[in-house]
Amino acid sequence: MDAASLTVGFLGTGFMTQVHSRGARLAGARIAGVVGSSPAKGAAAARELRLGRGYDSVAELVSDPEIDLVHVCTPNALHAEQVRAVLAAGKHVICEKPLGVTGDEAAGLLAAAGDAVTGVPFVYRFHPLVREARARVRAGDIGTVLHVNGVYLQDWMLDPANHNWRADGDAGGPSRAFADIGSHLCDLVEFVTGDRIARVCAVKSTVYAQRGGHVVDNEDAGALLVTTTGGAIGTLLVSQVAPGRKNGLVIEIAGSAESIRFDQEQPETIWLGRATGSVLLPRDPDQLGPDAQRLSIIPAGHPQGYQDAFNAFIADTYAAVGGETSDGLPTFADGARAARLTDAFLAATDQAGWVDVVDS
Ligand code: SOE
Repeated sequence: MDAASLTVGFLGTGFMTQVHSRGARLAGARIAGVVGSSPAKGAAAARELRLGRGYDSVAELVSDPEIDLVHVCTPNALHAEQVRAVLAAGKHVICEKPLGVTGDEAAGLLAAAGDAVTGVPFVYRFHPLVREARARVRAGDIGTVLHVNGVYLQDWMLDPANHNWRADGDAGGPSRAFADIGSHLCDLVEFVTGDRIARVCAVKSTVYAQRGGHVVDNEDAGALLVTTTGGAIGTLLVSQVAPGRKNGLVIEIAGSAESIRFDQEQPETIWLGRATGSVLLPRDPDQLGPDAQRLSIIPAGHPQGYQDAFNAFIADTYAAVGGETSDGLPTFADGARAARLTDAFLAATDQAGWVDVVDS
């Protein structure tokens, strides 16, 4: 089956459904419909976002024999039950992160997936220059990885008047900033270096006890010291209360010969740091390796960005349904990995010491 003959459905009607559905459309899938938090919301989203029709319930959507794959874009705590319903109906599934609100929950979904094609949108992997950085580390260009430093900074939780379901533990889970964006940061560190984060030591902070009159159950920010399986050390900072930062996702990897820095808000260049003669490498397909070239779909000088990365993730996941495998596809294994890292982060903040990350 090729992507053009896939029929897909959506659970959830928010921002992520909009982003996913653009990718689905571009990949050539037919969109059958969507489920909202009420039948009326599902019907309205179907109309406004051109998502086929509104289904009244998850059960109704997953029992539609026409649907091959379901995108789960609902609040975090609903993922486990909904993913299980999709898998039980024999369908493939892309689930937003966090895949589960605990490591065990996410590992259970990975086990339940069996032969189904699964995806978790660690989409920053699909920036061509992230692939270039990874290829250069793999080829040994930067030497031995000595240390990593990274941040993911946002400011959308600055205003304590704003309530958001993510701050409610029952809907968002026990971790917010780390599970939501720290997971992307750790995924990039592991994806680019090829090493895993082995141990973490961490502190967290919750700036306001209440937001918009609702009790806040999870953190606004977290700071981590890490060690990797490759013997590198590192520091990571994650915050949703950093004024002026929107999606400030930056990783810098220092090797014994060279450094590489990727900044998600400037994804059209990577910095190659050298003791003498540092350079900014542009996303110019002529200067890139094959993996970066494949994902470089727009001529150099015309910026490619977040939605392009998302589209590539969806196209590759759909291609996997057709039996085509591609390098670097984030699956439920990566979603389960992120949930184990979140467990380790939370445990480290509780016990003020080093915690080993469980390898799932
Ligand atoms: C909100 O924090 C959010 O949309 C995340 O949920 C995404 O995963 C991240 O890519 C951008 O910010």
